[in-house]
Amino acid sequence: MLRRWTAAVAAVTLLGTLAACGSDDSAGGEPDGLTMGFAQVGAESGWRTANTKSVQEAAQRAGVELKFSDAQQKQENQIKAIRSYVQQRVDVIAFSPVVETGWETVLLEAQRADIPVILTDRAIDSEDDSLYETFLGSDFVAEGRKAGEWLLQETEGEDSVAVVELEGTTGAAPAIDRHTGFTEAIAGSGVEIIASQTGDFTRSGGKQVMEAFLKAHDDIDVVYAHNDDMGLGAIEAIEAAGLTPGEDIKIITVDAVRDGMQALADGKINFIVECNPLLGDQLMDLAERVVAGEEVPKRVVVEETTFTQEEARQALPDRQY
Ligand code: GYE
Repeated sequence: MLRRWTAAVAAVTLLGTLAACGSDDSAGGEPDGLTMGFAQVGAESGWRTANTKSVQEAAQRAGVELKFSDAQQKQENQIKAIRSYVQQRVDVIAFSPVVETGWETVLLEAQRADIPVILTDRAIDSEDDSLYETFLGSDFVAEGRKAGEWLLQETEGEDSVAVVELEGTTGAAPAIDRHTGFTEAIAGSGVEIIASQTGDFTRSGGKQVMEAFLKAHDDIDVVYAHNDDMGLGAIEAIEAAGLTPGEDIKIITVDAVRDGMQALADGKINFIVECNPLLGDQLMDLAERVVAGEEVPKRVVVEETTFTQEEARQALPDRQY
């Protein structure tokens, strides 16, 4: 049984090698660049749009042929896309897992076909770290911590501060980790999360959940939104309720995309923790190294900062996204 399986793997690998050779320019020209299958989460936020653009532009610059799919925030769509990349025998698969769990089966299929996988932006939760070569993305726990630390500083001396939390997609690494980091930072203080619900990282989701929070609670001091888009939705709900965002209710978000930064500069948001979506060039570089058989670090963390209202006013003119 094992022998038959090994032979099948060898055959698949050989086929892949032949296919790769066959795609080289025949007349001794430059060999073709890599083919990458990229299974994107969706188009749920300004961050995601900037990330997609960065990946597409970087692929073009690097001469990488990109096969791109948009999973509309559904894990089953991402799994289908990864399977089709395995079938098409791409050189490398990159994807941003919509949720953390449930990837073992499909990633084993890629592994058996000898196609390296790179996680980008979001991580998976699995005991088996041989299922991927490297993970390029932000430290979401640190982002949540920065949000909590700013709030602690801002509310120093206050006995109690009531926070409502707009969570990202349930089960997604940034939603889990941004909650963890924030709660770690506020532990033992007068800052308390009085309600927490998912807005699925979208503007409409943030608006809807905030409307419900405003009906259920009349003592909200602060909104902590796991991304700018949900924070922007919350602003609409707060204004519709006749309150002033940024003053009556303070708002903290994560991402620092243009619309978020504009709202921060306008005083409607109070603090933004940056999450950098421009991962394209680093991703192409890692892909080339992985396919060439080079050792790459298992984890590549993206450097990030934070913005106050004044800092947003200064940074906005040069902001790329
Ligand atoms: O913060 C949010 C997006 O995974 C870091 O996904 C990403 C998050 C980002 O929808 O806006």
